Amino acid sequence: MKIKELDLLKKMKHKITPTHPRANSLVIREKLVEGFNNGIVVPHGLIAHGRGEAFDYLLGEKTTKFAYEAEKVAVCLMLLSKKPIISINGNTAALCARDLVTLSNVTKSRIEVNLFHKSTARSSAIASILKKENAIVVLGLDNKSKTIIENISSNRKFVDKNGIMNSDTIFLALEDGDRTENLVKMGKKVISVDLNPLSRTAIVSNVTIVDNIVRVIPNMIKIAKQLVKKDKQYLLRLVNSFNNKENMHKSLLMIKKGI
Ligand code: PTJ
Repeated sequence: MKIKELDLLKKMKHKITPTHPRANSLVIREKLVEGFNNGIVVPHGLIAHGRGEAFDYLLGEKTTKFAYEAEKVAVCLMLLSKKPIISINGNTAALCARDLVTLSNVTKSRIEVNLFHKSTARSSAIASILKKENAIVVLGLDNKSKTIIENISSNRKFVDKNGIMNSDTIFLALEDGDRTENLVKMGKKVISVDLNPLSRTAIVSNVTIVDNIVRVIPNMIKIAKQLVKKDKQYLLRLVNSFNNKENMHKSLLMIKKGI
């Protein structure tokens, strides 16, 4: 456990020790509750986390070898892209703001705040924590560069014309299916993180990572630091030999085994 997480444990109302069998899971919940109290996470985000937790429980709360393979391919895709971008929502900001900024630096990806339950106050609060973690530019806040993705009814349709709209690869997590489907239709490569391999987002993405965001980002940072030294051909080989449907199917079998 990191120092920040140990501090969080100490602050918790119901005292638990780092050796508690559910300590990690309780810390994640606490981060989301803290995010909710700070206006970063919406109540719906707490419910969404509960769904994710159930799948994670069945996966043994570990990165499977199939998820790791998808994380590796996701890094390759980001390194090969001309304009990669990371889309950030309330839950992901509350759970791993620092790591998301690090990943954006290592993969030279931009960052955009994009919310389902959109509010200016929450976008600004999320941008502030990202900036506190040394993000230099955070897109998605400037109304002047706002544009719309057609055929999406939710507020996720509002994107930055210099960000998600003009990017070639989009990394997103805890996303709704409508926007994922539309981004893929627009010809963008979509990398998604979703513990539920049956979700529309998981099914339509080009690379689906069935793993918990709190493990995904640190893994991808480590992988990116190694792969950034490799040549384009090496990265391309990894991307071309990856079969997303097959990989997701294996994750689903792991979940079945968990039951
Ligand atoms: O901050 P906002 O306004 O953009 O809203 C964010 C939420 C999460 C509320 C919004 O995107 C939403 O409603 O998401 P969904 O449609 O419920 O999808 C969330 C998906 O993420 C579900 O399939 C969950 O299984 C999955 N999930 C939840 N927690 C995690 C997760 N996947 C990976 N890591 C997690 N920690």
